[in-house]
Amino acid sequence: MEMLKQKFKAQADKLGEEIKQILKEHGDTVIGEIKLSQIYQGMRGMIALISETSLLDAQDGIRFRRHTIDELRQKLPKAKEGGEPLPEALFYLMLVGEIPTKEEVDTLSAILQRRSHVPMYVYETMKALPTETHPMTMFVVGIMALQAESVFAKRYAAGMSKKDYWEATFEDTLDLIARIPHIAAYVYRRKYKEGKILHPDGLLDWAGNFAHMLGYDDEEFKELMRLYMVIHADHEGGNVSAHTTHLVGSALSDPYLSYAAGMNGLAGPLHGLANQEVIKWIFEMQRELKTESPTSEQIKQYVEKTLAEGKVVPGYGHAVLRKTDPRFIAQMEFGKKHMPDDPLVNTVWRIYETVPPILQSLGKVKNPWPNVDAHSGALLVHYGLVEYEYYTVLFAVSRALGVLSSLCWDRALGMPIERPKSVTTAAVKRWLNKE
Ligand code: FAM
Repeated sequence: MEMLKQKFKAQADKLGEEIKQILKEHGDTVIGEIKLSQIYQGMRGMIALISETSLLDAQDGIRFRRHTIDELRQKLPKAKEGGEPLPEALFYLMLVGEIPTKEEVDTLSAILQRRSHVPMYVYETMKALPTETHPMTMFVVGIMALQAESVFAKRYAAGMSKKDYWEATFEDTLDLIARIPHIAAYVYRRKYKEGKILHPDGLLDWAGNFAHMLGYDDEEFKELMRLYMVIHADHEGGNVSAHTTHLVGSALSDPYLSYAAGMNGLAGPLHGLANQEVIKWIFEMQRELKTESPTSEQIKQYVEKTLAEGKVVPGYGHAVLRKTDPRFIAQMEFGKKHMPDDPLVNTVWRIYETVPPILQSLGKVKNPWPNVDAHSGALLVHYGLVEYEYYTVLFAVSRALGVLSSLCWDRALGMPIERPKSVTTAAVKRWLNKE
């Protein structure tokens, strides 16, 4: 642990110096223009943030420290030969920019196990909520209750020096990543399994143990969790969950507060909640059409009905991507390997053949292709995890790896409070001499 911390600090100091030099020499360099339309339309394409952990390309998809999803599946250490990569290894990569050895990942897994204790009062706080509460609300309430444990908040109150912010953030990050699966598993067991809690298996890796605590000990499901936790971890800095975590952190709110804020954004249906919406939409289609395997023509009609009702087709489209999401492809490959004949998974593939031309024909959808959420639910249903309202919590557990490693970088690089300028439409009219 001390080694990883020192490695991170050394990397951060080096990059910090480079940034200082870049800004000294090129700080006034103009890198783009802002159109009026962009400030009214969600700031699409406006470069406004630095995020070191990953970079999204509209065509190639996400790259974590320059590695594609495909490369990660090949290069990162695995729990078993030929299997899926370990998410702890991706965290290591995002944090220090190097692919770890298997020994380094095993050490990290063991450290996370040791730091994973969640105090009883956190469970009691979640238990006080009615069981009908949405799992994302229960989850964030758990994280907020746990905030009392924040090293950053305690040290700040005791007068911490600016130069130590990074270290307190680092400590909170490791504690949070270690504890989050326990909180998430509790939400699942409390809401769906009559509160029957399963004890952790101290010999398992981070995602394997999470699967175990959820109640799924099938080896294949553990592999799915490892893949799931890798592909959902980060999607550069501008998406709602990453940007919110970064923004709230910039006020020096501690990592617990910042992560919880980000996850409230993930809980929106246009962002992370889309994964529950997809499977809900498919189940409704199956119910309405009275078939487990709708034909392409039936799917086409159902999509047209969805659009006519003024709704979006969940799991399709993206603010940045302009091709099929490689995270969708990775899940499709997993499906082809482990469950090629599953009817629901086959339906997802048939939807993939049917939806893009329909969305394209609308003439306004910038990306008619599927994103990560179009596939994930069907794989989970295959192993019996059918409670789709829970799916965004899985996304949130994974997202912790990206947004919290980014937060470590924010504090280590001394990023200031974020405060862009806003204007009124009256001011815009004045610029345009319309008033
Ligand atoms: N179905 C129907 N219409 C869609 C659509 C879809 N899947 N995707 C975009 N559009 C519409 C959009 O509503 C907008 O219509 P109006 O002009 O009438 O308001 C128009 O096409 C232009 O939108 P865009 O520029 O192509 O997309 P945005 O960048 O504004 O929004 C998304 C991006 C992801 C919010 C949008 O594609 C969407 O709502 N998709 C469905 C929900 C979804 O799957 N979200 C998950 C995204 C994801 F990867 C994640 O965060 N996990």
